[in-house]
Amino acid sequence: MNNKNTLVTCAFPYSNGSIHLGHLLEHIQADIWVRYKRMKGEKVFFICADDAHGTAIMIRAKKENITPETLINNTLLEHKNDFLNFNVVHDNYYSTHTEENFFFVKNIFSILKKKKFLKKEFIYQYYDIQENIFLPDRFIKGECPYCHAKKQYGDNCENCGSTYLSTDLIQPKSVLSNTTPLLKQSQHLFFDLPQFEQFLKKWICSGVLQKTVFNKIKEWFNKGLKPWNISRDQPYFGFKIPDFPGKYFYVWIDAPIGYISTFKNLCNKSKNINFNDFWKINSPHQLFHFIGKDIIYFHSLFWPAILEAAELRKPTGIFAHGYLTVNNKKISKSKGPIILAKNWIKFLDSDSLRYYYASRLSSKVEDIEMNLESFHEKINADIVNKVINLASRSAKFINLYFNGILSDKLIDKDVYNLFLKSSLIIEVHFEKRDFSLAVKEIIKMSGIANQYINQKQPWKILQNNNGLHNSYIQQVCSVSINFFKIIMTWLKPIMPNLAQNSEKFLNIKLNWTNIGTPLLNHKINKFKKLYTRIEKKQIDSLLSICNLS
Ligand code: NOT
Ligand code: ZN
Repeated sequence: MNNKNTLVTCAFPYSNGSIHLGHLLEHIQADIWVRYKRMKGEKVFFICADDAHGTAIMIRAKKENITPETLINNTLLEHKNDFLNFNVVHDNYYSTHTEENFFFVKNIFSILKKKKFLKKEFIYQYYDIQENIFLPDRFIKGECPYCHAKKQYGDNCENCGSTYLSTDLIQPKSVLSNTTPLLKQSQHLFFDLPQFEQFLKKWICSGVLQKTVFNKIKEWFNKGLKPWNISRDQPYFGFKIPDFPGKYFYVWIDAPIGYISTFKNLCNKSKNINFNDFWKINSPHQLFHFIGKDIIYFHSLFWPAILEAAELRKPTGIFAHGYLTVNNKKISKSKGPIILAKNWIKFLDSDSLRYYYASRLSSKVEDIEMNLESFHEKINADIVNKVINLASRSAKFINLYFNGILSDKLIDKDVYNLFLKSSLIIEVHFEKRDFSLAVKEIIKMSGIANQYINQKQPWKILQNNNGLHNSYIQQVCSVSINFFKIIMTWLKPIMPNLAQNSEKFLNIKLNWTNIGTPLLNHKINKFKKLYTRIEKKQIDSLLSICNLS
């Protein structure tokens, strides 16, 4: 491995549900960044896995009358396929239910134990006496103790946003049997987070967090850190805790450790990556986690503390994004996804979603509302009317009168230089994950390119010359094709399918390093349709299959 490599991760989707537009927001965000960095010549590994453990997965399998193993294996295939359909290409997409993961979980557990970062305590938790199971917060519903909204989960209220303990709920009911759960005592294993307060206080100041996340964490510090329960009672689907009969590791301890084991599995498959070099303290490499804002606590407090305890490297950056709503409906884990990846792809293409997300994503933790009406208008206005139009109108002349050959010199260098300047701005936006600003600049430049050809009016020259095709037409159209080439290079991390079609048409490989080198005396191919305009009826069909129309 050369000096500084980068590992990028996305949060692991649970094995009990399908990939939906909410997951895709995060994975597309990360994938665009990875593609951009690779185009710039950086070595980047991009990994993810299914989060295969927990009560919810066990119960779902039981309902379907299959084993949890069958459920997680089937789901893994489905998830992998869904991501590939959107050109989200992970170097390794693995699972947390693997030998490698159990190995690292046991290993880290024994270090925590040896260093006395664990303690056992008896606690009371809700128990469903009909189903004989301790209930996780998400399997208890009741009245919010603050705003009195009914049917709220045991951890937080979706109506007023408060967080509380499940024992604070008024009239709690088990989601499994609808009976009133009883409080039952059981012994649990706690990770002593307060011992890491000094370390964490310093670590969060090292520039790894976004500003709003940093402020949120400071609030959590003010409330005081508490020991974290990392065990669960049987029945549970997960890894058994050594020497603690009837107890399993909580899914949230083996999920982040899954980042390590998934990378290890990648190293096993590709011999030239040095695993230890990557995870050791003071590693020269970088580690970035893309996550949703709901799991900031785990990634910014528990996870670095566990890594510190185990004497492993810490993340270089944690990039949280906001929630997604589609036509003002929230895509939430609890209420179930609204638009599934596999439904989208039945009626619409993947580049359009990737482009739309890019046009809305920033480096901040902002929620995104996706209005499907404005979505389809935006794609047609930006991509079809501006970007593709630029290529189609110029290619026509070059193909028809100049045998597909671009001119051997570049005129109007001043406008061309504007593009090169713009490229530097766009690079900064991509690097900082300010994709919406990058897209804004790209579309602004597409407007300038179209204006250019409108002013030069090559078709008029053609008429005036009575069919005599002078080299001026070739020169103007060549400039315009060169603008298109630059624009498509910028768009390549965002729209890989369109970029591939454009590469065939332009007869080159689009690369960031050759942005400044114009295509001169170069043969382009015949212009074939590069992208299909989106019709409103495609959106209508999607909405009706998702019961949203
Ligand atoms: N499955 C979890 C979720 O909230 C995310 C796990 C994140 C991955 O959907 N690992 N870690 N940490
Ligand atoms: Zn409430």
